[in-house]
Amino acid sequence: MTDQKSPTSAPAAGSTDDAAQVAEFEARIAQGESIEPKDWMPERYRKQLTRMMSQHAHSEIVGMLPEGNWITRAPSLRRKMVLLAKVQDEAGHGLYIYCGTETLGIGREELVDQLLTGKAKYSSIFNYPTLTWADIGVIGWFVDGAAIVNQTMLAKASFGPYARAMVRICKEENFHKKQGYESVATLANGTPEQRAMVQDAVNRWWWPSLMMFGPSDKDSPNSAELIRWRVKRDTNDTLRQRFVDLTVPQARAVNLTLPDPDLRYNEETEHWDFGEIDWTEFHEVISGNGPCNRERLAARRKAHDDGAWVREAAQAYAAKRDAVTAA
Ligand code: FAQ
Repeated sequence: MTDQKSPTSAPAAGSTDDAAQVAEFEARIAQGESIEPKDWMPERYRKQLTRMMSQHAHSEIVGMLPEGNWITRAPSLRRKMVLLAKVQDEAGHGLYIYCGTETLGIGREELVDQLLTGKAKYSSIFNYPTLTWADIGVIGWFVDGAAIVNQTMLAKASFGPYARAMVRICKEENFHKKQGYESVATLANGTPEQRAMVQDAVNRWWWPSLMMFGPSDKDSPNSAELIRWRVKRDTNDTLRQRFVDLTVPQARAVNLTLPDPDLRYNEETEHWDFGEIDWTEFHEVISGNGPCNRERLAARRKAHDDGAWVREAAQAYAAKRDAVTAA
């Protein structure tokens, strides 16, 4: 259930925000107005959005790594072209969301530094390995599918630059999901070896995909505030349930099973009930101890170091252009 608490005009504890300004800001939110970068906003709102948006941008960038790992090994030219385009789209999403985050008054360099030093989080899902080609289809189906559920909600976020970024990004994620599901369906209708390979990928990615939605509502410290300010419109559990309800029939349509003995349709609630998530695993992964955390950060650090000459060249070019303009 959505926890739509009515806005309160009291500034957060320790805040230096003016109560009248907070009240005016919250009235705008209550009326469904979009907050734009130059508008006044409580410092806490700015901080929450910076945290969430930068974590999202980092996720898109780190999220290129598991799939990028298979570009050279795609089984046909068509699959290779599709995968290349998808990974490139994710890079675009990252850059787009970094730009949106910068409108909150923080520089790209600082954001990237927070990722590379391990200070900022990125989605838990990208710390799992892609062991077979079937993983690529399942990522499109599950991971992009989960991202769509989450981001369709965020397309109505109260902060304009984030909401607008989500509208565009969701359109592309829909293609990603379709290509993933099509690849999964092809394998599921293929040889016994291909069927076994895709079932194994489904078994490994199902639970981590459910974890993408974050901790359960009772353990989600940020949800109430984000919902109050209409950054999030639904809770983590509501979105997770939506994803399960959408995905179960899709799995059945291609005769694949989901690895949960407790999965059953509840006639009363008209939702699919599912088993308990392993929250210990989730906390291990988000605190840096997942199967690939170290590898992922090492890859990003190397890419950053290898790209230093590009940044230097761009700066030199900009300085030259400024000098010409000034002259
Ligand atoms: N992984 O209080 P809550 C994609 C952290 S994009 C890591 O519930 P909140 C596209 C959370 O940050 C995927 N950390 O937090 C693609 C907080 O820690 P903090 C990324 C997680 O913000 C496809 C703490 O736990 N999408 O997949 C996770 O209300 C294929 C407490 O949690 C977004 O980022 C997690 N799964 O809700 C790309 C969407 N869950 O910061 C490439 C935007 C929670 O206080 C290939 N973000 N944490 O230290 C959101 O919607 C929200 O921030 C949530 C978390 C739902 C992720």
